[in-house]
Amino acid sequence: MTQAKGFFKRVTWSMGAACASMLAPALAWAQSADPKPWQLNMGRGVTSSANHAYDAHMFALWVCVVIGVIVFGAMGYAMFKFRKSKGAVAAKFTHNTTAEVIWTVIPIIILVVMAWPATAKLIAMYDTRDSEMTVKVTGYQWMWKYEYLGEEVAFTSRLDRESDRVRQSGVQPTIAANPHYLLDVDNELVLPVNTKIRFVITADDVIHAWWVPALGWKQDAIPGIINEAWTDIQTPGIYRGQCAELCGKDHGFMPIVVRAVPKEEFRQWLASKKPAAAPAPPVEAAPAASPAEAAPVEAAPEPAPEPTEA
Ligand SMILES: [Cu+2]
Repeated sequence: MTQAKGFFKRVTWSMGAACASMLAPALAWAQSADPKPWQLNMGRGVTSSANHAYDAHMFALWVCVVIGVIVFGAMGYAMFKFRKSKGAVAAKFTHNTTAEVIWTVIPIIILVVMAWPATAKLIAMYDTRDSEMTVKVTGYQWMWKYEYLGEEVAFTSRLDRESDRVRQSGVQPTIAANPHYLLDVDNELVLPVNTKIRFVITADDVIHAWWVPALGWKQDAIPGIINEAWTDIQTPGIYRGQCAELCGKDHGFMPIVVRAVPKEEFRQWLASKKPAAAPAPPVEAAPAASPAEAAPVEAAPEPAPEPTEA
């Protein structure tokens, strides 16, 4: 008996210790914006839109949980308490106006209570007024182009060469060796934190969709149509996303990387990207070319033009 008691004590202790050791990482895990293996709930996000979506989602979830507990609890209780073996006899129901009014009015009240804040949040999500800067996003097969409107800064952003190399090598990528396989780009979209940034989103060939889960929204990029969205990133960091509309054979290979930085760092970065800040091309001494020297130069093939990058 004493042995059994000791065994249960040990089991309880080790289970408690295991729970405690899992709790701290689980909490940190729940708070970061990155998706996790076996993540069940939606991510928290780093913008007010993302927080609104998360709050609306959690509110709806808890309403469903409470309703589920009440309904399944009542069913279980009725099945157990009024079972046939205890002599229960099936009731004979007829029309009951009071019951019908109750089960119609209560769900309507619940729906209104849920729809009211959800609508307010949805309206706020589409209100691009008072934005401090605008970024134009254009989807291409298969890359993104970003233009900082009014700043003369524009560049394309495509899958990084390393992901492409691993993809074509036939080697199975692992999280340890390639933590951001297919999720890294050559040119990140750099944005300032705590700034209302408006996006105008379109496409040049087929329909794409610009989606960074941590920002809390996804917007279609449609040729000939300009969609709008906005964001205000609260935490500096790297936020990854992908094209979210099947757009052709390389749809899975046009990731998005947003690097959110403090305002001052963004100003410096933007200034460094402006055409005026770019170093002037080295001036070559123009030698007086003799006909003998000029001939081989003409025959030399032109180097392949660089892809359109800033
Ligand atoms: Cu796509």
